[in-house]
Order: sequence, then C-alpha cells, then structure tokens
Amino acid sequence: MNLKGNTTLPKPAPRQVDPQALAHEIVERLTYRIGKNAEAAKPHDWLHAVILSIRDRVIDAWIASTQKTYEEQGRRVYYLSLEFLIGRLMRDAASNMEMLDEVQAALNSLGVDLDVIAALEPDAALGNGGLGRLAACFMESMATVDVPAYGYGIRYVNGMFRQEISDGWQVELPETWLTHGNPWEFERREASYEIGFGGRVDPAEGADAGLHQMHWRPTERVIATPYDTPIVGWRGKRVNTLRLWEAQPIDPILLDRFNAGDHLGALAESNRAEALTRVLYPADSSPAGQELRLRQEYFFSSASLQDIVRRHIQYFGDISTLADKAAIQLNDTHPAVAVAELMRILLDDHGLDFDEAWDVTRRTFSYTNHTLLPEALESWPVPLFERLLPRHMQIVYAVNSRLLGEARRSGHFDDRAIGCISLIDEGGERRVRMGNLAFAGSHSVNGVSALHTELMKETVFADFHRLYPARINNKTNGVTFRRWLMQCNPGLFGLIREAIGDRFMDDPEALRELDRFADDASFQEKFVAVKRANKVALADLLKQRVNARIDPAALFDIHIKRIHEYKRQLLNIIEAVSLYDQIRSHPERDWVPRVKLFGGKAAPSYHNAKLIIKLAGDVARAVNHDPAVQGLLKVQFVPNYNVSLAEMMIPAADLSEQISTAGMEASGTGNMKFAVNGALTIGTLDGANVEMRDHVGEENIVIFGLTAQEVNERRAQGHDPRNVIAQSRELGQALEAIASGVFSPDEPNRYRDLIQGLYDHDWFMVAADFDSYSAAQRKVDAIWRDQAKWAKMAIHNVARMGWFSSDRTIREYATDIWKVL
Ligand code: HBZ
Ligand code: IMP
Repeated sequence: MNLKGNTTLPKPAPRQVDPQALAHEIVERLTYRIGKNAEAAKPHDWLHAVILSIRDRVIDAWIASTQKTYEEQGRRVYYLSLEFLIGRLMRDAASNMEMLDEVQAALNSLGVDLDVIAALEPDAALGNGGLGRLAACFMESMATVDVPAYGYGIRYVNGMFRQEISDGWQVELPETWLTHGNPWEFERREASYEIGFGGRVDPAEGADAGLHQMHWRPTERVIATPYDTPIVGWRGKRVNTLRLWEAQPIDPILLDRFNAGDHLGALAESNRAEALTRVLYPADSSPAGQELRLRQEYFFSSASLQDIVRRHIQYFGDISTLADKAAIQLNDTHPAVAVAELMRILLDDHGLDFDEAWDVTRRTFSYTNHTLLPEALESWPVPLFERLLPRHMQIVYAVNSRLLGEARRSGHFDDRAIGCISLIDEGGERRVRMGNLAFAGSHSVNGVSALHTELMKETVFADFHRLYPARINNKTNGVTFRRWLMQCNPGLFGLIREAIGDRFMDDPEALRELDRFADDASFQEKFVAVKRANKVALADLLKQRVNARIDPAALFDIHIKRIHEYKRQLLNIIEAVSLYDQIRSHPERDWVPRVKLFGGKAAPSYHNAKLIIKLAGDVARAVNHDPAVQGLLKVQFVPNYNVSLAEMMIPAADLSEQISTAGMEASGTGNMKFAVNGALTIGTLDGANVEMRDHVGEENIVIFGLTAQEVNERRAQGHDPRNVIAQSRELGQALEAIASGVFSPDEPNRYRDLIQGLYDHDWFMVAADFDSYSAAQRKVDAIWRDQAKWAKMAIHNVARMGWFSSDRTIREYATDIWKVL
C-alpha cells in the first residue's frame, strides 16, 4: 500500500441499520467475540456485544476519516491534555452514528433492556472536572465540525477516585474502570517510543561547542505505548483519534536478577514504569508538586511530540515545515514541557539552529489558560527539573536569556517586570514557571471566557501582554449539545424537535426558534411535564442510592461541581441554615418547598473542602429529621458525582447554583449545561455567567453579589467581615449556629475554625455576598410561585443558549488559532 496517502480504498458500503439485522450482528458478536450464547450471556456480555456492533460501524467511518486526512495533506490539530473526562461512550457513539433507536429496538427483540446494560458501562473518568470534561467536549466537536484532530493524553489505570461518604466524611477509593476490559481502545504497539529521564548532556559529536546540538544521555528509560480510541462526530461525519499513552518497562523482568534470587529487584523496573501512568492526580487546583507528576507531564508530552514529528517527517519529509502541518494546543500548563521537548528534538535530533527552532516552536504551539489563582500556577524547583530533564533545563535557560534580552531591548520593562516575565522564579527557591514557558513558546494564548481573558491581561500575564500585545485572545468555552441535551434529556430533545423541527440538531443556534413558544401555554405545559419526568427519575435514583425521599413537586436546587472555597458551597449551606431557621420561626408564611442537592469531590488533601462536605451532611441530617420543615426543605449530599450522575441530575434541575466569588471561576461549563436543559441560574457575574446573562437576557437569570472589580476593591481597601456580619441578623444567627455545634453536637467545635475564617478575613466574600444571595433566593421563590413565568423564563434559557455549543468554540479555535477551517 502506498503510504503517501494517494491510494484510493473503496469507500466502505454504508451498512444498513435495520434493527433485525442489528440484532443478528449483536448475537454474532456475542457468539464469536465473547464466546457465549444468548442463554448464557450475562448483562456485561450483552454490553460488550452491543459495543462491538456499534464499534465496527465506527471503525468504517474512522478508516475513511483517516484516509481523508492523509489525502488532504492539510494541517492537523493536536490537543495535548493530561485529562480527558469522557464518561460513558456507548450512547454517545450510537447516537452520533444515528443508530440509537435501532440499537434499542434490536435489544428489545432480544429481550435485553438498553438502559440496564448501558448503566454497566464504566465512566472513563480520566480527569478532575471542568478542564478534563472540556477536552472531551472538544474532541467530539472537532470531529463534528470536521477538524482533523488527535487528542493526546495518558491512559490512567485509575482515573478519578470513587467517592464514598462514611459517617459524613469523604473517603477516596480507587476507580477501576478497566476491570472488564475496554472494548473501545486499540493498543498500537508498533507506534511505541522511548522516553528518557535523568542522566547527563554532552556536546554532540562533531558539533561546535555552541548550544545547538547536544547529546542527552538519560540514565532511565521507559516505553510509551499508545492506545487509540475512536471519537465519533455528529452524524458520523468524521471520526478522530484519542491517543492515550501507557508506560511500560523496557525489560519487563530482569531475568539475571530473578535467577540470582532477587525476585523483587527483578520486577523493580517494571513496577517503576507502570507507576508512571497508574493514577490521575486528583487535585484540581493546587499543583501536586511531586516528582511523579513532572514525570507524567514529560512522559506524555515527549511521546506525543515524538509521534507528531515522526508523522510529519514520514509524510512531509522536512521538519522545517512542521508549523504548516501541525497545530498543537496545550490544555493548561500540564503539557508545557512540550515546548522544551520540541526545541530539543529540533536542535539535537534535526540540527536546526536556535532561531529557526524557536520560530518553528512558537508557530506550532498555542496555550489555553484555565485559572488565575496564583497558587494554582504550576512551577517546578530548578534542582528537580534539572535532575530529571537536564537538557530541557539548558533549553529553558537559553530561551529565557533570549526572551529577557528582547524585553530589555524594548526599553519598556524595569527590573520588576523583567522578573515577572522570566521563566525562572528567583524569589526564594528557584523554580521553573510553566505558565511563562507556555506563554513564551506559543503564538496564541487564550482565556476561556471574556471576563477571564480580560483579567488575564490585567493580572497573571500583564507584563507578557505588554511585551506581546497580540498574543492573548478569548475563546469562551462551550459544551457539546449531543451529550448534554440530546442524549441526557431525550424528553426535552423530543419536545424541541416536535416544536421547531430538526435544524437545531446541526445548528444549535436554531434553538432560538423556541423563543416564540415561551409564552405558549400548551408548550409550557409539555415543557413542565418533561422536567417533572426527569425529576421523578432523579428522585427514584436517589431513593435507590441514598435512600432519600424527595418530592418531585418541590423546587430542585442543585449545586454540583468540585468542592472549593471559591465555588462557595459554604455560602449555599449557610443560606440553607438561615432558611431553615426562618421557616421554623415563621411556619405561617408561604414557603416554596425546596430540595437542595449537593454533589462534588474534594481534593484528598484539601481540609476545608472535606469539612464542607461533612457540614452539608450534618445540616442535611438536622433539617431532614425536623418535622417543623417537613415538605418545605430538604438537603441532600449526593455521593460520587461524576459525568454519568451529571447526566441524570442536570436535566432534573430547576435551579442551577453558579455562585463563585466573582473573578475566580475562569468560565464554568456546568452553568451552560443546566441552562440548556431548562434550569434557571442563580449566579454571580463571574466567568461565562456574564456572557450567559448577555445571551439569555438579564430578565431570565438571577444575578447577585459583588462584581469582580468590587471584590478586588474590597480586598485592596480592607474588607471588614465582622462589620458585615454584625449588620445581618440572619447571617449572624446561621454562623453562630454552625460554629457553636448546633449541627455537630457530637463535636461542637468541628466548624469553629471554618466559620472563624469568615469573621477574620472572608477571602471568598461569603459574608460580603450573603444578604444579596439570600435576597436573590427569595426572588427565586417569588418566580416559582408564578409557574407560568418560571416556565417562560426557562424556555427562553433553552432557546438562547445555542451560542454555548462547543461547536462554536471549536470553530473559533479552528479559524483564529489553528487556521484549519
Ligand atoms: O476549567 C476549570 C476552571 O476552573 C473552570 O472555570 C473552566 O470552566 C474549566 C474549563 O475551562 N479548571 C479545571 O477544571 N482545572 C483542573 O481540573 C485542574 C486539574 C489539575 C491541575 C490544575 C487544575 O493541576
Ligand atoms: P499515524 O498516526 O500516522 O501513525 O497513522 C495512524 C493510522 O492512520 C494508521 O494505522 C493507518 O490506519 C492510518 N494511515 C496511515 N497512513 C495512511 C495513509 O497514507 N492513508 C490512509 N491511512 C493511513
């Protein structure tokens, strides 16, 4: 076969999707691939047989897409991310291949329930939260809008931990998603690479003593082996590849050692290699800072870069044209060491001179920033970086001297500004700043919402922005409407189709046509019935999982996301305590029945986040057992929030809590999922909430609290929380109750320090925003009492969220940054 890609394979004949034929295919897979007959098959066997039937069709489209990519010889996009939070794939693949109904019918005819076996598919939870899920939405959207793209990441054996709640406390357990095998992946041993660590650097033979062309002799080496998963776009138009790397030892067992009786030593190398890709770091803000994490980052960056360069040389021959054929997007700084790795490859393996290598590098890379929190910015101690990656350390120094030279020559930068731009943090222990490396090594640096991008220019990258004013740009996040509307909410999806036809399935902005149904009483009625059915389904699930009895008629108020002080679950809980108190004091008032649901994981070492989970449970116990508020208020913490649970909870929400301290949530993407599923948002003017308000209209969203600028001013001028608390009777009482142990009689001081923090500094403006939040909640109650008004507002939300499709986001990346559309 001609590897240059000009062979024309016959196009695969489109296979008929006829339920009967499909049922036959499924039984065939069951028999010959799983080795069971229908009588003996267990639910897991059926699941695998169904996945294999779907997968075979995906493969036809996959091969055709790959073929097309090679033939077009255009630029490819490489999305480098340490996280891909995919969730389940079966429904997604079947739906995008437009065979979901047929799969269901085929299974019916076989007496198998699709929902039952679908629930057995484990979540691929190779990510922490928003950043990882964004990468998964982007993979689906890149395939949908026909961008030839590869995702590159790590195949963690243990992804995000499973959360159990024991005596109210979070307990972390390993998630073993690969136990039953993974029918979606293909091991590609032939495309393995060697990855080095440590050792020393010598001048390359025959090279002059200049910087370019050195020879790095690592002391430690492992093999990176890829596993490919096909990612299907909408209507199966294009299927792209998600390539995840696994670390393997060069010698699986050292036989001489084994034979000498050193049985553990014989396996040491093997264990060490496998540890590399064993587990995902479960911290979503404070960088882990451990050597293993830097090893993971370099391991997957190097493997991906070697693969990209290999492919380029194979098909185009000349390394100097790399940037014309490859656009590499860095998902945060986790893969930023790739900048130094590409420089190493260009200098040492391909003999480019420094200026040309730097030019190719900068034209190839672009970088997405996802946080402004200074404590979340990654940096590595110089001694560690140097020991693990001695050649890369030299390259970082060389790049830095060039960068700082450029800044100095411009004459606009004093010593302070030069210090901020430097790739090395010289304050205290010297550290390599990964954000600065990513910024310097890229031609584009983007934020993830309009507000976040503006704040980037004013804060973390202010000096870089002066040096390179054209580099920072905004790409507001989006979510894929296939998973987050069509698949997770078939009721609403069907209703929308019935009202406005199919156009929105290919053009989410066509959802706008729903606007004219917002006032339509009969449409409202159906809309409310769909929401109600979703709430009943969630209530059933919660009955099963946590034995909670919740009334589907109540307002479902949902706060699900990673537990973080800046996301302010504490504000919500304190407001619940205050509401509880008010209902008890004034039982005669017309209270709106509410169910407050919380869900989310805390980083294992994040003490306050874990305490907030415990507090939610403690408050829930008190409230739920108090007959005085029966039927009016219920609080429930739902364990093990993950993608699949989100798919159940979001369609059932009436109210979406997006209440971060303004200026601290870069974008948010959960906010978008709720709104498009017909929940109203209560939120601050933070991240993408600002743009959501602009799109849905300020009359259709409930905004409260300080703005980012006001938060800033308060922090600068000195915020006096004690005074604020003294002025708010409700707040004072709620804080007093929590701090004095009303909800923790077994340990009255459990929350003393947590609450004391609000009196002492209130960094996250919980006290400062309390009254405004509480008033906004009463406004929510008032809207709820007018059910027609509520429905109207919710319908406007669905109708006007089309712009937040990740297809739009990806088109912007593709046109502005990657130049592939
Ligand atoms: O990225 C989130 C932002 O907090 C959120 O506002 C935004 O919508 C989303 C997508 O742009 N950031 C994360 O989820 N960050 C992480 O998960 C993370 C993981 C490991 C780290 C640091 C951050 O070392
Ligand atoms: P790679 O990522 O470039 O190694 O290619 C991955 C897969 O793309 C290969 O396993 C083939 O299935 C396919 N492929 C590679 N070269 C060609 C080509 O020239 N035409 C069509 N498909 C190709």
